Amino acid sequence: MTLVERGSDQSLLPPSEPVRLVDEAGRAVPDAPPPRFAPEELPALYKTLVIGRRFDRQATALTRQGRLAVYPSSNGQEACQVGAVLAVRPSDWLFPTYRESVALVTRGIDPVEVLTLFRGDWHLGYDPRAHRAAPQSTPLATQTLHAVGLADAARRRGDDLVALAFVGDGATSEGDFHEALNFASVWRTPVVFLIQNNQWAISVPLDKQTHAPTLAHKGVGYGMPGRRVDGNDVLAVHAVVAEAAEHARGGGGPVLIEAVTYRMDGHTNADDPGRYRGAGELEEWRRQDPVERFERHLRSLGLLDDEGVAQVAAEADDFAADLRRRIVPEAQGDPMEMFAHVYAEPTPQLREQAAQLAAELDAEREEG
Ligand SMILES: Cc1ncc(C[n+]2csc(CCOP(=O)(O)OP(=O)(O)O)c2C)c(N)n1
Repeated sequence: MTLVERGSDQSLLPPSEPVRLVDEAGRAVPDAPPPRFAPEELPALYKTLVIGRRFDRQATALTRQGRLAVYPSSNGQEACQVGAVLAVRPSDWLFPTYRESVALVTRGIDPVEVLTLFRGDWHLGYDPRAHRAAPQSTPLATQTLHAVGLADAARRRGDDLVALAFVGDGATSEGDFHEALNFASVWRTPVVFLIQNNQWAISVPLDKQTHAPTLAHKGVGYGMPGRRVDGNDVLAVHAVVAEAAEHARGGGGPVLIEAVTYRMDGHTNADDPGRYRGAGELEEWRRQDPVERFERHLRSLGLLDDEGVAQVAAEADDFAADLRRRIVPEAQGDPMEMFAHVYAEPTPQLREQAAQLAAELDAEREEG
């Protein structure tokens, strides 16, 4: 499998139109690459998407009840996350950001463990080694370098794994992102970089973020092929990521993919997107909804009907109810512990903050 013609820079350039297999109405796009799923596998894919969305809605509801400290929603980005995770092997590593909770649930990690970080607990919740999923990264783009390091080490050991590094559109302006692309390309490291271009970096829109023709063009300067895909088309994301993973695994080097999508909710539950973006934009993207689009597609193929939709919805509700039942209402542990593992010798500022918190906790205890 070769995505790059040696000596040709043209083959690195992303085609201007994102790859799309299914249109907004749910119809198969003529002359598109074939899906990598057999028809009988498609209902299970639909269920994974619906469970991803139901999980996401549940997590958002938990923030409103004060049971999660914060949650960066994947609403609208489920096709990117589900399609990408299913396109790589369970033995491949994922390098997620705070945005990729649905990707981690798709990997099979217990949703309670996925949400531990967002409860304000000081530990991660899941075992990264057991699931081959790195911790969700909050410092932007740092995970791209971790992905390159891990994949390079694996390649040197003769392990044929691929690292799938998720990154946001805003984070492609970070130095770490560029260093990761450069090293990955020079070393021909098996990394697939997947940008979910959800159009916004908190309140900064894409046109204030970059003057690049597309985000996929950012690979070209590093000698890395760039691809664009409709991020609200789960079959397209799956096909493009699977092709890139094969290319990387086969020794062809890294690939940069831009999945064009939209963040339907605020940046997190603490954000009010109504302050910086218009309702018209949201409405336009609502018509592209990845879960509804795939549902229309399956209905048109005769693979799903009202009964099937209701059954999957009921299973997703059970999944959410189980999560609600098992998630511990209060973060446990001593708040003073947050100062314990920062420096061997705490700085004067940290000592001062620790003393202040200790006094506040004492006062709270005295008040009973
Ligand atoms: C190194 C670093 N700088 C700044 C921030 C603050 N910050 C958190 S999220 C964010 C926007 C990121 O946008 P994008 O990369 O598009 O990802 P999205 O949140 O849309 O998934 C910023 C600037 C950070 N977390 N890390």
